[in-house]
Amino acid sequence: MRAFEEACLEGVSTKEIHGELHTAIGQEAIAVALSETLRDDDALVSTHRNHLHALAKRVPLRPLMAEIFEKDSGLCGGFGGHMHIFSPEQRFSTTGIVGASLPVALGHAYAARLQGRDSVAVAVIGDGAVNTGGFAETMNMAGVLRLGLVVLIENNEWAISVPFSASSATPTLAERAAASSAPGVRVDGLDVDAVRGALQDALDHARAGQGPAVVEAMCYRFRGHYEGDLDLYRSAAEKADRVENRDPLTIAAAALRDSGILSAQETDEIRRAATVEIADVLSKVRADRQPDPASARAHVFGSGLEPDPSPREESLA
Ligand SMILES: Cc1ncc(C[n+]2csc(CCOP(=O)(O)OP(=O)(O)O)c2C)c(N)n1
Repeated sequence: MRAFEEACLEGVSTKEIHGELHTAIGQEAIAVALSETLRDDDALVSTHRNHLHALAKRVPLRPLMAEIFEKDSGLCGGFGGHMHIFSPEQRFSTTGIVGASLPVALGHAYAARLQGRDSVAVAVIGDGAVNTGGFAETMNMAGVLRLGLVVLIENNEWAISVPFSASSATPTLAERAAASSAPGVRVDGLDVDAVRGALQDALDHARAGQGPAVVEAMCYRFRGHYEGDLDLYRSAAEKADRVENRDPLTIAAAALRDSGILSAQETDEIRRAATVEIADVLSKVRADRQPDPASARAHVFGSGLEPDPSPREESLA
């Protein structure tokens, strides 16, 4: 996951990627826990900060990276870009509208109910999104109908430049679940085991028809809100401290080493192998084409519904 996002950063500096790129470097432990607990038939609906969730849901690497790099081999033919990742086979989608992953996941959960499936829908949201009306509406409907919905809040302490402490009336976000008679827990989002345990409990609860559950995972984004963000609202000392002392990759490597599962040398080797694998994907993606400009209006209207050319286009003609 780290190697994948570092490869994406290359595309920003080379201007292969346009627009805002949001990475989740520093938040990997949460996505790892998702990858270990979600079933293939569960739905995952993510946000503008979505790459790691796509990887957790096993969206294939190459078309995922190709979409981010705006290539015609991408999941959406390069039309969507990094904020619009759709992979119906993996039941994975994203939205750049803050809070909008909630009602979409609710729809997945309702569909599962209507179809008699026990699959669960997970909506990932940031701490800022909890303050949208969609959170209360979604949680209430899921609570009333006891739908299989899990809301996973990645609380990275900031919504762009607004600190969590200045935007939440409650000390935690997990406690807001109680308003929908749902369980809510806050966990250390840098600890894979802690997130995995909390997520598994939430998924079991939702899958058993007991209604929605909320998991609030505390974390910190290492980079600015988007690439290009001057990030002056956080002190250099705060950032340096988190990167130095609270990196989930370092924490996981230490835990594996202390429990005798992997030596430091073995974790280094895994990281090196991941970097090589991702570099190979990136070089293949770079060789792919961008969408043909003549296709700019493709997929905008349904087949047979092409409107007449606008007066402006006629006058241009
Ligand atoms: C409805 C809506 N309002 C505002 C924005 C602009 N915007 C993009 S990301 C963001 C902050 C989101 O913060 P949070 O939910 O905490 O997620 P994070 O970026 O920290 O992962 C805002 C306000 C938007 N995309 N959608």
